[in-house]
Amino acid sequence: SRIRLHQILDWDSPQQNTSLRRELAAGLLQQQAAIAPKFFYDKLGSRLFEAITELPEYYPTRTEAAIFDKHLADIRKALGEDFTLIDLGCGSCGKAGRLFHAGLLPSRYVAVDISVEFMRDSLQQLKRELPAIEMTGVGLDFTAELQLPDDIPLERRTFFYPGSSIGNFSPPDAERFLRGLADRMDASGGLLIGVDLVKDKAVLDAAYDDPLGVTAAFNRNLLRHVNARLGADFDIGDWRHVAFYNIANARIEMYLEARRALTVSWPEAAIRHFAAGERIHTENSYKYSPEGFTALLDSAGFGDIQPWTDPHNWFALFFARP
Ligand code: AVI
Repeated sequence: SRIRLHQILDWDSPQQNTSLRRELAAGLLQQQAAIAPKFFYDKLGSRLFEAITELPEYYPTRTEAAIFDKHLADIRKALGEDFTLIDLGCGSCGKAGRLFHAGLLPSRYVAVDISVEFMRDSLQQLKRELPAIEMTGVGLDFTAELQLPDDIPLERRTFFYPGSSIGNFSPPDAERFLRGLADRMDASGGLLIGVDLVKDKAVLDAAYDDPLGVTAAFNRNLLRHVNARLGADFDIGDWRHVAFYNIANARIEMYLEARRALTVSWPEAAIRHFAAGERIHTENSYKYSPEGFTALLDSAGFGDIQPWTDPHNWFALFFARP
């Protein structure tokens, strides 16, 4: 019982390496410096994210799991039988694993993640637990382009996008991304997606700035990853984690803030000065209303939209068909 592995994202390919490095450098040189959130996920970053999901303050993972537990029978009915589950940003494959152990079984499981090694190790473990399910791993930056291998059948594809990762896109990019999913399935396909909902600012602020400092470590680890990939000389100790809920824009904004005036450089003779207090934008995490997200699914080409939520209305799970 073995998994199949497709490594589409490959930092060792000169062409991809150049374009990823260019993307990093261009973001750092913008007036408002920015690094895309996909660069959080090196191996340690994936582990730190797993630790975040266990924090008492980080309610999304727990709340989504409770929705799954409570509505499992309805979700099973919506998904039907004999489908291919395509897990976008599978991470530890923990969410899919929970579903499988609860008896919601696909005929084939496709785990997609940018963190290739972490995904491979997680998928191998899951395969040992559930050898009857055919499993394929795809190492891919699906935010750039969702290039699925040819051997994944088009019929009965269910895209699984839990955890409100859709919130890490701006709403227009989210709509484009969802339309791309609709384009990659036929009428027998579906989308099972988890979305974090607008709520009290204090709850949101605490979820993204926990007192233990795990989210701060996750954010600052980004600079370790950039040092390794770009050959930059960020000194992690110079950077402070900043995260807060912006009510007007319904999003968490996350930054790294320079504690003092400093200079960062990397090969290709590039150099960037930061003033004390200047920030690098690292992530937005948009929060939706159930109506707002239903409208987004609708404009992206989905119908038959079924929502489930928790008693506090903190998180929602949707199943939709193209
Ligand atoms: C992966 N993504 C949905 C997380 C979020 O909540 O936006 C990433 C994260 N950033 C800080 N904490 C968690």
